[in-house]
Amino acid sequence: MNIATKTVNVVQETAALLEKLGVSKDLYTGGDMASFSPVTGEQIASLKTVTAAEAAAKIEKADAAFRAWRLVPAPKRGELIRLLGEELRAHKADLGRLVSIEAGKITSEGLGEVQEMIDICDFAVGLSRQLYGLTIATERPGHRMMETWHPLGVIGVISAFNFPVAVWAWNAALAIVCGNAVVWKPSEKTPLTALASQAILDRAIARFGDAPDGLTQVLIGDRAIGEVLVDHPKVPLVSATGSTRMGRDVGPRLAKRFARAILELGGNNGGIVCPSADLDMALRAIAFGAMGTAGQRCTTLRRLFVHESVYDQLVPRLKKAYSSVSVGNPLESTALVGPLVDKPAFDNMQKALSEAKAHGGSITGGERVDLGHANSYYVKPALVEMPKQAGPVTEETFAPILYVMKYSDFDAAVADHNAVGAGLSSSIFTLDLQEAERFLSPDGSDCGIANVNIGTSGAEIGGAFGGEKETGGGRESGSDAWRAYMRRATNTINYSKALPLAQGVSFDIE
Ligand code: UN1
Repeated sequence: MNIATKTVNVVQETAALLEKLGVSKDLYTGGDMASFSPVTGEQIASLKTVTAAEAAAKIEKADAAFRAWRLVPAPKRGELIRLLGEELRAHKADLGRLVSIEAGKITSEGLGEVQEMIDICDFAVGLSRQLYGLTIATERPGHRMMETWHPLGVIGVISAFNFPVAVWAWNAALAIVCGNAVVWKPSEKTPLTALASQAILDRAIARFGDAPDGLTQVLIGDRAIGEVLVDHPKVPLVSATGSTRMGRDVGPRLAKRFARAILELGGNNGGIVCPSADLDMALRAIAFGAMGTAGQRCTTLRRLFVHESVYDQLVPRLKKAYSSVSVGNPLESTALVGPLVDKPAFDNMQKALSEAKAHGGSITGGERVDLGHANSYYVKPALVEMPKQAGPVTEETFAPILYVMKYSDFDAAVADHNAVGAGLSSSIFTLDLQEAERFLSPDGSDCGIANVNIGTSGAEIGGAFGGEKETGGGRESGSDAWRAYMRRATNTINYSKALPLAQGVSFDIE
């Protein structure tokens, strides 16, 4: 079922939302960077970009702010994030709508993204009273050894179009309670939601009262501006979300100057459906994981291994779900699948599908859906039955393509599951305890996220988020991911009247 458009004027609505959200008009009119809505393909703004020199000046300013902010007690820093959470609650509908306009997400996912921001704020407020280090037993009498965690500096955030605001919030909320400043280079595809998020944070900062000027900044610009952030000596950590190709550039540049990286790169997430699986549950989880957000999550389910004993029960039902899923304008309908972000995304999808066909794939869906806008790219999600894992199946294509393969041996399925470059998210569907535990064990899934009886996408903020191998190894969001935003000092304190040396070394001077 395709849901046709009605009459929302995306250009006017964008301007109205930006005004309501408190974004100054001169930031997004009359500038040199055009921004488009994937919903209709129309241009919705012309943003002013920063020059490399201006970007560097903003980083310097953020560094000056950091030097003051690091001395503010952490629970007080948490108060700023508590206020941010309040402002986000108050502006959830408007910001969620702007996410839908700029990234093409369906309404519940646009709102869900803002909810994810609110959730990480709540988490960070609690964290602001729990930044702790260990006390460690020392080998010397009359000594104490401990670790102290200190703020790090200016944290650079490079974010992707598909989670244009939540991933910034994961980083910013933690970085700020940890005593850092934040400079954000958003995707060129989604700069407006970045300006809106910054405006919301500015309100929280105004209510907070005495945060240092320049504590958080947004850099609107292209790749060269991102490079200023990556190469700047006053940025000790860059958290970058995007393709593995981007990470291969950013990672070594940071390593060269001994800066830290949190890399959240490509995912080629797999699921295994075992003989005992609850197929009703698996079907729903697979449908959301593979078709949700039009296949444009890092965590999207892209590869499915189905046991031969349940293949003929599950796959026809899945194909039916694929044929009947509603594709449509996310602003005007209750469609479950919105547009791809742009034409290159559509072209990449078609290329992957023709390669899959050349490797023996049999395709359901995948064709373009015409909603009457020449420059918007809606597609039917594609399910591709593959004889084996080959060709495009081993690479991430950022589009709704699910490759389905039959398996007979559990160990071989796990080996195939792990035999790709990326290592972000994974799932197993089984009611067999041994299979579930094996999937989570050291020789099971090699991903940063491994789930049982839920899909690969839609993680909560409470757990550390990120993955292994070509996904980049970074962890953001919950658990102890905060430690990456701080520097650790080991302190040994001698409260005795002697000076024993460690390891029994003697060095007695007269
Ligand atoms: C991403 O796609 O970069 O787990 C982040 C999820 C979301 C975050 C995705 N909570 O799908």
